[in-house]
Amino acid sequence: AQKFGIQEALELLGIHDINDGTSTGSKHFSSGELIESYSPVDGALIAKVRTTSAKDYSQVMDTATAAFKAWRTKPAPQRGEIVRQFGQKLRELKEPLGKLVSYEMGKSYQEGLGEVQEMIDICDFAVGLSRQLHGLTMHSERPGHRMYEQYHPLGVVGIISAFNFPVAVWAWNTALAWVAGDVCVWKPSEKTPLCGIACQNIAAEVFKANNLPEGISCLINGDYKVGVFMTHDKRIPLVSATGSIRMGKIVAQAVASRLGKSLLELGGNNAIIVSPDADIKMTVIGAVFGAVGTAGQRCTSTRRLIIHESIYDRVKEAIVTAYKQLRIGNPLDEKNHVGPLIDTDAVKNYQNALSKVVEEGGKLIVEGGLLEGKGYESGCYVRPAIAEAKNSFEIVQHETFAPVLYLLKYSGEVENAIEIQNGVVQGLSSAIMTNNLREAERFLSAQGSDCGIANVNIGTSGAEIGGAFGGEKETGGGRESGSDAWKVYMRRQTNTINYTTQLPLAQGIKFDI
Ligand code: UN1
Repeated sequence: AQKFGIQEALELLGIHDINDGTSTGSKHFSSGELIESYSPVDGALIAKVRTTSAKDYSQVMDTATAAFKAWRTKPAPQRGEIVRQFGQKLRELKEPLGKLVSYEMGKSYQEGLGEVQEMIDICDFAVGLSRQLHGLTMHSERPGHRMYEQYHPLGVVGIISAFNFPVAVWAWNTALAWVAGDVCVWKPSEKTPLCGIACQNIAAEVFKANNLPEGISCLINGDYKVGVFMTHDKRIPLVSATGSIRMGKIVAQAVASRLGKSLLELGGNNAIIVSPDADIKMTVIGAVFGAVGTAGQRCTSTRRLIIHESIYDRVKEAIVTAYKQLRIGNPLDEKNHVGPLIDTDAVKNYQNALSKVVEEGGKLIVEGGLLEGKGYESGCYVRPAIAEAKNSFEIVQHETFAPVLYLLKYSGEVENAIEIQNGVVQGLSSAIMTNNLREAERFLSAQGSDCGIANVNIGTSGAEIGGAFGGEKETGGGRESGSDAWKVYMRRQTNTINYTTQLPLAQGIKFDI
């Protein structure tokens, strides 16, 4: 049972005076215009948030730069201890934060809690990592010389995140960046600014309790114009951006033009291959959660099912039957499976995709449509839809951030399915449902899936912390949240030390003076 309502959750997260735009989120140099955060759940105005002006931004950067000077000298395991405390605070506030995520973004309460759990998991991962930021030791070719490499903090890391994971994606970046000795400046999506403020409040409390400057974590608010401050700022060696391919290309070019580094986690067009050897029951669960979870607004959402012709009708029927059971409505009500889309623009994109697929010759087998009437007043609730389509359709090639699932048919061997699966510009997540070892291994081989994530007998979404997360091609190539992703947040230095009284040159070069 849920212990409290949304107002109490906001209070617990330190978000007060919600009707007074000037006081919400304006604690730290906020003097820009106001943005309004409406809940897609009930259409209510939750709060107004003041954005970051150019002058505010420069103050934020001064604060961050000063904080970095202190933070980088703290031993990494001690930085890990701060991240441990932050993870502990998240455990205590898991329910209110999960609730705010659900209310401001619209995902189900269970998924809101899951998102906070991802934050906790990355904190645990980062704490362990804080004692393992290893470099290698090499043998020098010169006598009496020692050579090794070490990783140093990079500086101020800029984080641009999307509305769909309004808290977890920040934590993936920030937890690793903090143990690496970096400080972070975060621009959350202007569609979910309160989630950003809640996270900032939690971090600020931990820093304050440890007599550390709050500048280790900085928050800036606003739309893309505020993001531009960071992409053009030479003081930011790394910009980590999550969002659309369009946005990623703009960020990458701006950052590259000043030879900065960018870490990109962009769109996906994720498919599940359903082989004749698939377990149909598991396929249905994986595909339906993948397609309608978070109302199809995950970058890992299942967008395409590539089904072998021999079982096509059976799988289609099973999925259509499952769609009939879906309950769409208030995501805070735990009997509902699917909540609203983020806003009415997203509804338009969804409607556009449905008419596009029909125009191109596809067939809607689960019609979809906008829901109206009691409980749907926000205008953001839509029915998940399914269309039979072809991979070559323009709309199928495009990532529509909504619950629209395309059924594609393949014949012959698994190679044919893999070709369809790889036949898109995106390369984030992929899966095969099969009990056939040869097919599974083929899918995972060098001739197999070209995605950053390739699963067997699991859907495309719901990756866990610990593995590197990200994708190839226009997904942007970045890796976050596990494995050796920490390295991008640090600078590597190679050190050679001579402990003799001679100065021999490398490559045996003679230079006598
Ligand atoms: C995203 O949609 O940007 O793998 C991230 C998943 C989640 C993260 C998705 N753990 O679906």
